[in-house]
Amino acid sequence: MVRSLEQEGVEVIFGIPGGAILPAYDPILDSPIRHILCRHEQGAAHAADGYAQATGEPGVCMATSGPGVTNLVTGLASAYMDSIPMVAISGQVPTWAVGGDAFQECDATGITMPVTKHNFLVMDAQEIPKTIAEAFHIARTGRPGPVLVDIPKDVLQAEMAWWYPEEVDLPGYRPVTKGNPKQIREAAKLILSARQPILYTGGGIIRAGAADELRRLVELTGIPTVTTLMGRGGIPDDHELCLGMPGMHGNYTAVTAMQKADLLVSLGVRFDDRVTGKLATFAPDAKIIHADIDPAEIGKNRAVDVPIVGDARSVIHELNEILEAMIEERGLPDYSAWVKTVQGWQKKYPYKYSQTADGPLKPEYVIEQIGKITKGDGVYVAGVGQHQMWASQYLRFKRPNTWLNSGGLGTMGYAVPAAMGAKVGRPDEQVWAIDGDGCFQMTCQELATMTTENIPVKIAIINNAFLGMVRQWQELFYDNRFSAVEFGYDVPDYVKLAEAYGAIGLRCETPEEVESTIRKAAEIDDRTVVMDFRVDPTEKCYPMVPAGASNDEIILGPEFEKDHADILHDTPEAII
Ligand SMILES: Cc1ncc(C[n+]2csc(CCOP(=O)(O)OP(=O)(O)O)c2C)c(N)n1
Repeated sequence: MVRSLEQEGVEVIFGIPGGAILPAYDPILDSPIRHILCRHEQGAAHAADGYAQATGEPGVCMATSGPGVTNLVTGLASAYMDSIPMVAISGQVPTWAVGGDAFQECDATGITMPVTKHNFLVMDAQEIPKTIAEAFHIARTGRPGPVLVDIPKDVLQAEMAWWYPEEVDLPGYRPVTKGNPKQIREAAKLILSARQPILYTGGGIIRAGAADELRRLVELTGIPTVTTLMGRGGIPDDHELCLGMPGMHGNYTAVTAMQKADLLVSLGVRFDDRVTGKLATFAPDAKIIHADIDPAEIGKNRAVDVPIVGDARSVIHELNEILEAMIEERGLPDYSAWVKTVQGWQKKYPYKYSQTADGPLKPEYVIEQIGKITKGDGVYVAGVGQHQMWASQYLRFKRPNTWLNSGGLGTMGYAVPAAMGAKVGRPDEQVWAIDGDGCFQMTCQELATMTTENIPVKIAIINNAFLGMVRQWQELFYDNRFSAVEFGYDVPDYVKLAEAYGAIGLRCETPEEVESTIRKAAEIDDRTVVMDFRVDPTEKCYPMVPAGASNDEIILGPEFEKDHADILHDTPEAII
């Protein structure tokens, strides 16, 4: 099994041993593969996810049977929702004990079936290499995803004659990567007949390595482009046609431009409810081009005018070729009035917050300063909650694969281990985790792994003493009735906790300390640094489209209160 992993080019395994997986741990001692001993299997799974996102190669995690594999489940589910290539290996009780409620037995393939792209139970040692080869092939190709390989202990112990398949042939699994040329031509025609088009781009751009092709498409057509939470960095934020994030906490321009568009060129996206708001009122006048590697995504949430099944890089490449020829022949439509309107909104309705010199520290200010001081050159990882949304809003991404978060599952506890995995994958880059105090406490035991394995990352805890996002909903939608959301600033003492784990702890409570705290952390490259930023717990994340509401009902927040009525109806004739 270990030799099979070597054959697949695996360099790192994140895991925790136990009885059923013991036979696989012994040969690791003689293998060039580095094993990173985590403190919790959920941490191992998120670390494999972070590694995969940072490198583009499948991340590998390993656990024992029973609780080992159930602890992996959250990490698998998160990776599945975000299409992350991963291979998880789990030990199983011996074949003769399977089904008898043996010690540490669980139905690993049954439990993980809905949260993996595929899974295997290997019943014969001779099948191990073939199964591992297939697992990596499935994880990497088509729509990437996690694959679990469950191996009973006696199968791991058995002798077999070494062999490794030269290639994988899976009848029934032939992902379509090249888009249908006729459909791509139809898409090009629609683009050239639109007046108010928007490129709606998502995680598929990042996974497919399609950022260069996307940039060419944007520049060829001059169409404004939104980048979803999973697609941030697909086109640089400083590009004049990049509108940034749409959706529940997206900016006014990205949300409204989609609402008013007459065409959405949807590339590697899945019309997620956090983007569409109330589906029935989403982009009501838009025709839809939808290109995705997974045919199951097309038409799932929104009827499509031009469906294209294929890999985003290949599809956009072909689209660019066809568009270039068509534009040469008949020219490009004049989108300038549309672009001007959209850019006008950008100026009028940016993300906004107020930081006063002597007022409470604002979370947006901390995050914005991290972005400024690191100049967008780091790899940034977030947990889930307000801080995640603020990070996506206020960090300015320059490159793909530099923004990692659990977008689909929304897993608290993702950031610390995923940042660790990302740092292992990209040791020469600074990795910054922006985490909530609630999220941090779910997986902070991986600080021990970072210290013992010498994996130095920077962790900025946006400590608002609350489960902030839940608090925000209770304030806005439950009449300020705060139920079970207060943690307090002081327990645990994050500075002492960091020190106990062999990391460096820094505390920052005022706006004037922010810059020096971040700079100090940036300079320390041989130890993990935990920054405890104590921020205003009452700060809310805006804009916001309330859950279930139409995107037309976007709330801009207190910074815009005066012109709020105007904003909701700011629909100039030209763009209706
Ligand atoms: C594992 C898990 N449990 C519960 C939730 C629900 N939830 C979403 S955001 C949130 C609050 C997160 O609090 P914190 O980490 O402090 O971040 P903040 O919102 O304050 O920035 C909770 C409880 C979740 N997403 N994941």
